Parts: sequence; C-alpha cells; structure tokens
Amino acid sequence: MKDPITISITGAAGNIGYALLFRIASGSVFGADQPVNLHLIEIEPALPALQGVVMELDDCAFPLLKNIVATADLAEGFKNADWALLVGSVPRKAGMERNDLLGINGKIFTGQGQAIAANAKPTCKTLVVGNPCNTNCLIAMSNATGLPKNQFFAMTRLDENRAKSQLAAKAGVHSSQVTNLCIWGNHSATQYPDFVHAKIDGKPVTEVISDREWLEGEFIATVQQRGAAIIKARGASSAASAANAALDTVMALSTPTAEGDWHSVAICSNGEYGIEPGIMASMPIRTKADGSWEVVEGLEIDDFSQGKIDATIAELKEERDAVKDLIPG
Ligand code: NAX
Repeated sequence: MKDPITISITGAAGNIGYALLFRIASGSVFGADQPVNLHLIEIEPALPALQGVVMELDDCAFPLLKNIVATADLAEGFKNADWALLVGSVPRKAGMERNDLLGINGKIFTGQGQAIAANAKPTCKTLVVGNPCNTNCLIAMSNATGLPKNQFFAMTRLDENRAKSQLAAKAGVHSSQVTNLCIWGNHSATQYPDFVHAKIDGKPVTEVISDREWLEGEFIATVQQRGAAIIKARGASSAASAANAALDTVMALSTPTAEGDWHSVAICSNGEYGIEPGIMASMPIRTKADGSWEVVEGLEIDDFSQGKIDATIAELKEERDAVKDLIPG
C-alpha cells in the first residue's frame, strides 16, 4: 500500500465541501490504491457543523481514509498537505460592492497563502475555488513565500464543462465528443469560452455548428450566465457540479492530458498570448507525463476572440489593482 497523501480543504462544512469530501475519501479521485488523509478547515462558528460531516465520513468506513483532522487552525490544517483546495470564502451579500468582497476575501487568502507556505509540503499544489477565485489565488500565491508560482491554480473547469455541454446539446452529440475547449481569463461573466479552437469529434466546432450568430451570442452568454441561472432555478449556487469540476481539475493536473487536447485552469501568466505577466488568467493547459504542466502556445487568435480575451484580462487587472495592498513586493 502507498503512503497516504494529505488533502487540505477549506470551507469543508459548506455545500461544495459536502459534495467533494466523500468522493476523495472513496478513492475515486486519487485511485483505489491511494490512501488519503483529509484535513478539514473551517471558521470557528462552523466547527460544530463540520463535526457532523466528520461523523458521516466515519460512518462510511472508507478503506482508503486514514486520518481526519477538523480544525480552525491553519497551521494544523495545512500541515504536510499535498493538495490545498481553497473552497471557503465569504459570499457576496446584498449591498456589497465587488471591491468590498475582494477586500474581505483577500484577507482570508493572505493568511492561507502564508500558512500553506509554512506548513504544507514544498510540492503542495493549491487550487482556489472560492470566489473571486482568480484574484483570491493571486493573493494566496503572492503570500506563499518560497513556493513556486506554478503550483497555484484557480478553477475555470466548471465553465469548461458547462461550455462543452452546451456545444454538445446544440450539435446533438455527447459532451465527451467535445474537446479542446479553452476558457480564457476570469471565472466571471467576462470569461471567454473559446469555440473557435474547440472541436467536436476532431472537427472544428465552427464546421459542425454553422450558426455563427448562436456561437458568438447565445452560447457565450449562456456559459457566462450559467451560475446565475442555477441560483435562479435551484435557489442555491452550483455545488455538486462545482465540486465535480474541482475534482476534474485535480485529476487533469495529476495525469497526462490526452494527445492533442488541453484543459482549462487559471495560472500565473508568464506573458503567453500577450497576457500581462503575473495575472492569474485561465488558458489552455496540458499536463505532461512527468506531472508538470505547460501552456499550449501558438494558437491563432482571431479578432473576435482577441476582443473577448482583452475584456476579461482588463477585468482581472482591475481586480488585481483593487487588492494591490495585499500583494507583497
Ligand atoms: P457555502 O457558503 O456553502 O460554504 C462556504 C464555507 O466556507 C462555509 O462553511 C464557511 O463557514 C466556510 N468559510 C468561510 N470563510 C472561511 C475561512 N476563512 N476559512 C475556512 N472556511 C471558511 O459555499 P459553497 O457553495 O460551498 O461555495 C464556496 C465558494 O465557491 C464560494 O466562494 C462560491 O462563490 C465559490 N464557487 C466557485 C465556483 C468556481 O467555478 N470557481 C463555482 C461554484 C461556487 O460559486
């Protein structure tokens, strides 16, 4: 049997946490031969609810789940972490401006970035889900002194999965037939789901779906507004699909990407595609056989796509400027 790996999860008593933990503990993420420790991190008021989740995990008697830590202490929570999944954050409330939210959550991610650097394994990978996830991730990464920037990610996989499902429905195919779908930029209503490079059964989407007006209009708007549509229908924000996307991201970053394909995740730009270095932007990513990853470079960006990418990157720059006091150096 392998040595256990440790997965630290903030917001573990929340909705996404509830949909995440049992799949990790069951072995469906890291494999049927990989034991796991779960470090569940919550704020003090949520610790009683977290105890209930721990009781349920115990009651599953998962063979692969070796140890559970439930804590509000960041040092204990991130100790020896192989993965840090930062899900917890303060939701936007009525009357709160975007910048207020950035400021409140920014402070959370400063401390968490520092605690990951001080306590997690030097190889720990961090995935930020809590919104605004790109900028929260930028703050965590910037405060995690000593850890490589390429170990920090913000989630846009839910947007990728949503876009694949919309294209599949329009083309009358299964979503698994849609590949090469890149979400560019921010996980927000400015994101650009790139249909130009996406493929259906290996053919360009634009050859399979001839309705360019739909692609440029309704398709993009549906993906951008999908989160809001789910809140309207369900009375609560996406949880199971968000947890699923977080686990898809972990798996996509842990296993080699299929030949010719890519996946979407926000990473710290090194200037690829003219995106300002240091911006946490979603791009097409390939995971290599040795476990490292690279940006897929050389895609031709047409004028329509460039306009959309510029808009979402402009928003990310605004967000970064709003939290510049939380970014050392
Ligand atoms: P919930 O409100 O159900 O749960 C959040 C949990 O985080 C709560 O239990 C709360 O006590 C905890 N928490 C708050 N501050 C914390 C801190 N400083 N340390 C540790 N825990 C803390 O929200 P849920 O539905 O689980 O959503 C979690 C986050 O995911 C939200 O920020 C949400 O906006 C974001 N989402 C991100 C998505 C993405 O694609 N990146 C999609 C889904 C979701 O909207």
